[in-house]
Amino acid sequence: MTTTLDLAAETKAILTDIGVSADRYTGGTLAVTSPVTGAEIGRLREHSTSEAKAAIGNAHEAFLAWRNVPAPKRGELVRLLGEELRAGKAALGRLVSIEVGKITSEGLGEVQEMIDICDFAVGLSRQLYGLTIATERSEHRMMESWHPLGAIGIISAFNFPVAVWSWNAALAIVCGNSTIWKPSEKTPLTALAVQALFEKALKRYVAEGGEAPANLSTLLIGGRDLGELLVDHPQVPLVSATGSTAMGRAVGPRLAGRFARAILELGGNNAAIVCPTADLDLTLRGVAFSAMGTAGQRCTTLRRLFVHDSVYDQLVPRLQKAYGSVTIGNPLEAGTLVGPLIDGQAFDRMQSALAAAKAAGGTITGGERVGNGFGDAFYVRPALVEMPEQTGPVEQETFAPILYVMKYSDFNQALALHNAVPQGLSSSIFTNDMREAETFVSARGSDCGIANVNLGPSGAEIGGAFGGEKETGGGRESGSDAWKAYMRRATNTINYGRTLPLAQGVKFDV
Ligand code: UN1
Repeated sequence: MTTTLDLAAETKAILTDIGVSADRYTGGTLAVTSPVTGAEIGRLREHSTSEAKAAIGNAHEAFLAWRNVPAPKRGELVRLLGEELRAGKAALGRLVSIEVGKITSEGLGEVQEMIDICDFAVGLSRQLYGLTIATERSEHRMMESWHPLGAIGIISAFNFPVAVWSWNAALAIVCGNSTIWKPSEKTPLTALAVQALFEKALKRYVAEGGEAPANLSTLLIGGRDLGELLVDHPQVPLVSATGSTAMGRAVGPRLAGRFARAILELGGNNAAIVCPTADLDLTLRGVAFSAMGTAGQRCTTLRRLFVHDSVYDQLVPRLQKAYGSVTIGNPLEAGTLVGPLIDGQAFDRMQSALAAAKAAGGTITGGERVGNGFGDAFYVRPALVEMPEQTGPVEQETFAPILYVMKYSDFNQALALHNAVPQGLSSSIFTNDMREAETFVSARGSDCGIANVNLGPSGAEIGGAFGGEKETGGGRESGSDAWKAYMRRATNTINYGRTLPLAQGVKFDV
């Protein structure tokens, strides 16, 4: 079967509609293919090292001006960005689906996440609070101020090609910084679209009388060398990088070496524990979405499932049935739940993990390639693997829809196994036992940055701080007080008296 789906033409129509000129994505050296069909949909010109260096210098200049604009006015720019995203939601969501292979509701959901963080950042622009602190010296006042930091580097991954930029950029911009974005080489087209929407918002902001420097938001198209440039450049005080633990291991020490800040969002190997009192209907849906959704390509995807032996035989056959019947195919078609893997490499890695799981005694349901007429695309049936114990591939993150299922009999033992992997991003427990639920979210419970009760580990909202512990990298982005990472804190003490009392009672009379 062949198909007539012309995604190159549709990509062009969307980009034109959003305002990206065709010379930005034709005739270059960086080829982009859609995982939906495997067909090429664009060719971008890559930035040279010297162009990128100049761009970083310009972004630094932009920061020097932008930091003087009052934060609520900076918020107005982000409010307009939110409006552009609302107007462009359908087009950008569709482009996310074409470039990444997300099903329609997830492509749109990703843009909604951008809109949500813009709203959050607008509110934040009037709430960049510091404290007033009691001082031991009379006629003194001590307070803390939060100041803009500089040109912020953002390195994003293919799986959330635009939302991750917005979590960082919306906050960074209201905090008075400029941003330089190096998107994944696999997903630069959605980045071009976002940059165009940002420029539209900027134009409206300036038309309203707002002041903004040039180069407030810069997009760098290219490979790893451009990411390295951001990591090593003295005028980039913070790099927020999303990707594999291997990438983080390379980036983290280099940033530390020059005392720059890092927000690292690296691998996840997220688990859920299903307890004897769990609502199994709800558990089934929670597990199915978190494990199979986005074709297993979220860093919060559910990868390990510990099921109590009293409910194992009720839950696991139902899960196997869901794995057997889930609709896999063209993510642009209504009714599809599982789209393609990003590329052939992802497919190969999935197959090696499954082979290793089998060798370690695993029993596999699914996992095979599913043909659907697109020869160069990689569709797979999600795999459910019953494992005798947590060994081999179960301890690693394979960025594919593989769920390892293990039986347990003792809650504390399940909790210990839950925490016995190097990663620490997201986690869940399904239970109606208050003691188990509270223990899971307590200090001796899940060791992850995100711990949920009676819902799966994926699908976090922007209001919470997003990130994880251990090899996940320790960074926090998005909601709560994550904004503080994008600013520098100054402690100010002011003497409004006529004497000079010294702290700690020190005497120094000259
Ligand atoms: C990621 O996979 O990079 O919680 C982030 C979620 C999303 C973010 C995932 N809001 O699944």
